[in-house]
Amino acid sequence: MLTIYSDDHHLHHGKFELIDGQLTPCFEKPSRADMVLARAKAVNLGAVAAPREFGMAPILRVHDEGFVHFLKGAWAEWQAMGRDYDMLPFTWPNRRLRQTIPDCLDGRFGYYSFDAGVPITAGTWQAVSSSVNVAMTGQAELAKGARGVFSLCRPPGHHAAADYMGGYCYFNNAAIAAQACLDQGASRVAILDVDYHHGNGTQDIFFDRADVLFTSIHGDPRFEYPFFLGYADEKGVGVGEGFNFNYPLAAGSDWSAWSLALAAACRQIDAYGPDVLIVSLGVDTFKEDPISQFKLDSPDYLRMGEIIGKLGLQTLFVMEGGYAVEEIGINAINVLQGFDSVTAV
Ligand code: OKP
Ligand code: ZN
Repeated sequence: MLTIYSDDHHLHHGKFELIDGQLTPCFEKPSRADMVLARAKAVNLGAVAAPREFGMAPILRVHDEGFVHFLKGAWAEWQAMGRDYDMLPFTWPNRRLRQTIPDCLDGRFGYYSFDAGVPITAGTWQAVSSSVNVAMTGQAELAKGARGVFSLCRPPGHHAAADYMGGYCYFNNAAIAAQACLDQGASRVAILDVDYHHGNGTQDIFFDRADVLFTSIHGDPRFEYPFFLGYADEKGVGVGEGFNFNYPLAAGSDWSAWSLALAAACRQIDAYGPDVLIVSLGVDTFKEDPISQFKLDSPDYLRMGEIIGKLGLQTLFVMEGGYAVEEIGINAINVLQGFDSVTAV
C-alpha cells in the first residue's frame, strides 16, 4: 500500500496539555508519526510519497472561513503581543454565554475551540495545512484507482468540526478527503472511525447529510473524552437521519467486544453501498495506550484490517490517534497489512 507522508508534522510540537489537573507533556508528539513511518519502511508496506499542495479550496469546503483565518493568523498575532511560547485557549462559550466572536485573540481562540488540547505554536499552521495535503494526496491516489492508500496524517483531525478545533485536532483531514470524493463525483462516502475517542468533529460536519455515512467505535462518552458527543442515540438529523452510527463501548473492552461493534458498523457500511470508504485510523484502542482504556492487542489490528478489507471497497486510511509510541507503528501498519492481505471482490 502506498503511504503519503511529509516531515512537515515536526513543525508542530506542543509542550503541555492539561490532564488530571496537571500540565503534562503533550501525548500528541512528532515521534508518533516517525514510528509509524519507520514501521511502514521496515515491513516494506509499499512506496512512500510526499504530498502535493492543494491550497485552501478543499479546506474551505468543510471548514468555516473565519475559523481558517483565525488559525492562519493566530501565531503572528500572538508574537505581535510579545509572546513566544505556546498559545492555549482557556474560556469557552458555554450554555447561556453569548455565541459571539470577541475582538481579542484569547477570546477568539475560545470561540474557535472546545478544549485546551490544541496548542498553537510557530509551526502549527504549516503542519496542519500539510496534514490536509497528506489526506488530499491520498484521496487523489484513490480517485486514480488505488484499492487502498495510507495518509499518514499528523496532527490528527477527527475532533475538529467546521468551526472549532479540540483534542489535538485542527483541520478535519478525513472530512476534507470525504468532501473531495463527493466533489469529484462520488455519490456516497462511508467513514469508519476506529480511534478510541469518538470522532465528534466528523460526526458534526456530516450529521445533517445523507451523502456521508459516519460510523464510530469508541469509549463510551459517559466515561470518556470527548464526553459531550458520541452516544448511541445520535442517529443524524433531517435528511441525515439514519446515516450516523455510534458504537460506544465500556472501559476495558477487548477484541471480542470491539470486533462485535466492528461487525455491526461493517453491516451498516455494506448496506449503505458507498463508492469509497475512509477509515479514521486511531490505534489508541491498544491495551498499553497511556490515555485510553480498551484492551486491543497487536495481532488484533491485523484482524481489523482484514475485516475492513473484506468490505471490498476502495479505502483511504487517515491516521488519527495512538499514544503508545513504542507500538504505534506495529499496530497501525498491522491494520494496513491485514487490509492488503485481502483481495478485492
Ligand atoms: C485525540 B484522538 C485536553 C486534552 C484531553 C484529549 C484526548 C484527545 C484524543 N487538554 N484529552 O482522538 O486520539
Ligand atoms: Zn483518540
